[in-house]
Amino acid sequence: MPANLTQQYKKAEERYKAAGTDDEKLLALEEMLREIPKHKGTEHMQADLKKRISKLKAAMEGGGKKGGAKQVDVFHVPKGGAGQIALVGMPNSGKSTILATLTKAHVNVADYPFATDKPVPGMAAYEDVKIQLVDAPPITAEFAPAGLVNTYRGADMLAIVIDLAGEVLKQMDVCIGYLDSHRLILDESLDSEDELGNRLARKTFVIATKADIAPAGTLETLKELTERPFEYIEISSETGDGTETLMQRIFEMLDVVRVYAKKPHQPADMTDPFTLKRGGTVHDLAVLVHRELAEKLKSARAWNSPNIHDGQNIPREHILSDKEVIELHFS
Ligand SMILES: Nc1nc2c(ncn2[C@@H]2O[C@H](COP(=O)(O)OP(=O)(O)O)[C@@H](O)[C@H]2O)c(=O)[nH]1
Ligand SMILES: [Mg+2]
Repeated sequence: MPANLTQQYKKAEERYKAAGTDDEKLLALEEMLREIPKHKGTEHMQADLKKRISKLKAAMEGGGKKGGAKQVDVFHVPKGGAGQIALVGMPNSGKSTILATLTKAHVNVADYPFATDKPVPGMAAYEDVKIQLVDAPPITAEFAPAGLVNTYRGADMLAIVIDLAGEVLKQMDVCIGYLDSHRLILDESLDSEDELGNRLARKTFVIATKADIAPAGTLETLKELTERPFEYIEISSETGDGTETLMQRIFEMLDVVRVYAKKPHQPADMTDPFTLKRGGTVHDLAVLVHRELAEKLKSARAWNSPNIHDGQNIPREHILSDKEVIELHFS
């Protein structure tokens, strides 16, 4: 019996063959399995796809052969803080200086290219919220490290760093070209959840830096000639201008709320909030505070909440808002 494969299946298969990372391979295989016509003639192929999916998953989780040394991917940056923002840019655009200015990370700031050869994370702050920034090796029209795509896929958002005192259009071209070739820029007009490209893509904005030495009007020209609806944030790492706005906008774009957890009969810890995706509930907070105890959450009370009296009882479905103080009672 002929398999009668659909166009969608063939496209997914092409994506599988072109995949550069395990993540991409897995998504493509899963799509092939979804798209394959389900009849007797394809039973063999279906079984084969399932086998390949579980093998790949095992390899991704186990890090390869049993007993063998686990491979460390230097391009994978473990997440910390309320969100992770990875910087994208050409050599000398000012990426490392952003980390040096806003975090305590030890980065190599240098006026020669390729001073950074692997991603370096650092913790920046917006008010009392910690936000992770990741300095990254530069990209050029000719070259980007092969593993770098893993850094960007792992991040929550991407920031294209443009040196306003340099060739801005060329920099933008190279950055967009690189990100597009890996389908990393989120196309918010496509809202279908399982559209492959969108699932792998990340929200992207622009940090226009070196404003202190930029010729007047450069940013306006760049905005006008870039046919993407990016948000632009202008800063100078030299003078500090714009860096507060940068952190505020990053916090807002991450779309998280911060919540102060309080133990009964004790004051709340107002220095180190938990952060949750907007829409998160008291139950989600309980999981963050104590995963094992979360199911034993008996009751909760709230302070500093809109529309709720201080100290009032709230249900576990209560949706948290920014700066609420929540007292959790576990049984
Ligand atoms: N005037 C000025 N110079 C900057 C600014 N940011 C970075 N630089 C300089 O630009 C050069 C390249 O910066 P660096 O952060 O190493 O670039 P990277 O290659 O993108 O990491 C260094 O000499 C920095 O001192 C800025 O906001 N203003
Ligand atoms: Mg650098």
